[in-house]
Amino acid sequence: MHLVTSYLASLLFVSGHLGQTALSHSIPRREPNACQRLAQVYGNKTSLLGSSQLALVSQENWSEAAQLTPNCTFEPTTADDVSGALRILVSTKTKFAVRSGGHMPNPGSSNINGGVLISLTNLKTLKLNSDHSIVSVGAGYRWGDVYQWLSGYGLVAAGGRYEPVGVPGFLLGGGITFFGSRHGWGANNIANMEVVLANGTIVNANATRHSDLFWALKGGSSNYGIVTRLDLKTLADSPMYGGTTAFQPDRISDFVDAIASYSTVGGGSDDPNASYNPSMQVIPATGQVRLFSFCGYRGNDPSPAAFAKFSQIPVRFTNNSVRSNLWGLVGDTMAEDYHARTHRQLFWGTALKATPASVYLINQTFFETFNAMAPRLQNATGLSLTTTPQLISRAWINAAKASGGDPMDIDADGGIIAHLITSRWEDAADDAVVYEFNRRCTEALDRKAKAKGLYYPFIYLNNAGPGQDPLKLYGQGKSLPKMQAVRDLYDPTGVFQELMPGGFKVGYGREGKGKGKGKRH
Ligand SMILES: Cc1cc2nc3c(=O)[nH]c(=O)nc-3n(C[C@H](O)[C@H](O)[C@H](O)COP(=O)(O)OP(=O)(O)OC[C@H]3O[C@@H](n4cnc5c(N)ncnc54)[C@H](O)[C@@H]3O)c2cc1C
Ligand SMILES: *[C@@H]1O[C@H](CO)[C@@H](O)[C@H](O)[C@H]1NC(C)=O
Ligand SMILES: *[C@@H]1O[C@H](CO)[C@@H](O)[C@H](O)[C@H]1NC(C)=O
Ligand SMILES: *[C@@H]1O[C@H](CO)[C@@H](O)[C@H](O)[C@H]1NC(C)=O
Ligand SMILES: *[C@@H]1O[C@H](CO)[C@@H](O)[C@H](O)[C@H]1NC(C)=O
Ligand SMILES: *[C@@H]1O[C@H](CO)[C@@H](O)[C@H](O)[C@H]1NC(C)=O
Ligand SMILES: *[C@@H]1O[C@H](CO)[C@@H](O)[C@H](O)[C@H]1NC(C)=O
Ligand SMILES: *[C@@H]1O[C@H](CO)[C@@H](O)[C@H](O)[C@H]1NC(C)=O
Ligand SMILES: *[C@@H]1O[C@H](CO)[C@@H](O)[C@H](O)[C@H]1NC(C)=O
Ligand SMILES: CC(=O)N[C@H]1CO[C@H](CO)[C@@H](O)[C@@H]1O
Repeated sequence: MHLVTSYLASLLFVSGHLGQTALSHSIPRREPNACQRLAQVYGNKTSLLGSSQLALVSQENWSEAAQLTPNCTFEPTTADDVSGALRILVSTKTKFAVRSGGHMPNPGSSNINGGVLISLTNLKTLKLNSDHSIVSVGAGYRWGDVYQWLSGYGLVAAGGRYEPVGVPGFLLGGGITFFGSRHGWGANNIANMEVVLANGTIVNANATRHSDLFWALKGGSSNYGIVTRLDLKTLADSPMYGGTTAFQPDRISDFVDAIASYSTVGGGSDDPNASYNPSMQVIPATGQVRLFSFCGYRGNDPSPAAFAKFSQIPVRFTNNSVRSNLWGLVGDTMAEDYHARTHRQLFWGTALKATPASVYLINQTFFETFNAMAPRLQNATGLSLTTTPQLISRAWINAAKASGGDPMDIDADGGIIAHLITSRWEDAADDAVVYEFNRRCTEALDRKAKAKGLYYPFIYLNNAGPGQDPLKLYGQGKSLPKMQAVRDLYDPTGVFQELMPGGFKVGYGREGKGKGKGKRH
């Protein structure tokens, strides 16, 4: 606080006292920069370089590789604050980043060196409408907070599977929930969003008002504005079976068979109450393989038929059980990993048609790529590489369409596998080899899948790595021009394309600024 005061004092000195002396003829009077202006107008909501608050805020990122050093941080408490700050940033042509939960691991996606970091943590609306059908959630919330609060009313929402993930980043990228096979993407359950547009205007986007913007935001991430509040449809709370399981590593073939079986229509993933997330992990330093899962099943069935093939595999550890509700499951099954912010982390995505052949191809390609690079990967300190075939089932796709649709617009009869590679490691010196593994594994997978007719053109934005271009593939290429047209309408000068360099960009269409489309993260 005293830093802000002294900064303001020096500012007054420059613009007031100095400005009136003879020196003003030799020293051109400089306009205050955006950080100074924000500090003038918003006091301690702005933290300047060197302050402990800035250090604290700028480090609040899940991946260590994404912790950068902005010139100042701005922590609005209202949508009006966001609007006013955005006007200052635009008028001073200042680069900025926007962050909610900070869980997107791509460096620069929600933090910035040198510019202004807008951290939305203090946007803390949390309220139900009169009939409890809609919960209004401020952009500062993480899923755990929302679930815990809603559980007091016997309600849940279609949100993240892990407690610390931010509500807006997750929903604006789509949102893989435990309830997908009944309710589609998390974004398909949004009733309304409050958005601060590029010119500072605050609007509601919903099915009847600014419906084009509403559509584009359900997967369009940070291209259209700063979302300050999300009104979500609530669902009735119910018991949830689920938990974490580690299988015997020598049973990898049984495990892969179980995933293959689960991936087919009728094999479990299409059950509207089921969500099973299997992962295979390799620790390059030791060659050790780990097989594990995190699952959820709505209801109080202690042995869901949808998971039967997995349940037959001998385990090393499991705490699957019927919990009182979603909060009981998500709040309980919280591995340290998902909270820790002291490791380097990376996601990389692609997609295949949901068939057993795709599952076998993933298993084969993941380990082949690892084996080919093993001598180099072995030296990377603390490295783990994980493959997770996430099932976006036929029922899920139908639920998404029935809700009014979204720009991802997946169209695959039997569903798809949104494949995720998660990497975690310690040293920046190993960034290059880890990135190379992700690229090579995904390229090989895409190439082989295309040859076998198993490829599906989709990258889940919330799992996309730096340089991947998820928006280009939405609707098999058909959504991007429409998304660009919506951007033309709501951000005609390209504020969120140019001044906000982080995140995935829709870019400009043929008629646009000619800056090239799909500028990547
Ligand atoms: C431990 C962990 C568990 C995860 N589990 C799941 C899961 O179960 N299902 C799933 O689908 N995904 C999951 N993810 C991925 C997650 O959805 C993405 O990382 C998501 O982007 C995180 O949102 P955030 O608000 O925390 O991130 P941030 O990094 O704050 O934001 C992500 C992007 O959205 C933009 N953005 C954020 N808030 C706003 C806003 N209010 N207005 C405009 N733009 C905004 C940011 O600028 C950034 O580009 C998980 C990630 C982690 C690390
Ligand atoms: C900023 O000032 C307000 C009002 O004086 C105070 O309540 C708040 O805690 C301060 N915030 C910070 C980050 O110092
Ligand atoms: C960040 O601070 C540096 C050094 O004070 C300054 O040169 C630069 O213009 C500032 N950038 C922004 C975007 O304010
Ligand atoms: C949609 O936006 C309009 C205009 O702000 C508002 O009156 C209406 O209540 C909104 N609808 C929903 C479902 O929130
Ligand atoms: C999966 O890959 C592992 C490691 O290469 C291999 O041992 C196993 O047989 C494969 N399983 C199946 C079912 O293809
Ligand atoms: C799914 O869960 C709901 C709510 O718990 C329950 O009413 C329904 O019977 C379940 N459906 C199936 C197929 O088990
Ligand atoms: C279940 O196991 C996971 C993984 O070890 C752990 O993080 C979680 O706390 C456990 N939950 C319960 C309720 O024991
Ligand atoms: C791995 O590290 C060892 C020991 O430091 C070194 O001898 C070896 O050359 C390294 N291998 C590779 C492929 O970098
Ligand atoms: C702000 O932008 C919106 C969308 O482009 C536009 O409809 C509105 O008129 C603009 N408002 C002002 C004050 O320019
Ligand atoms: C909030 C938080 O967890 N900050 C951490 C960010 O990462 C740095 C460096 O790894 C840690 O020192 C912080 O504690």
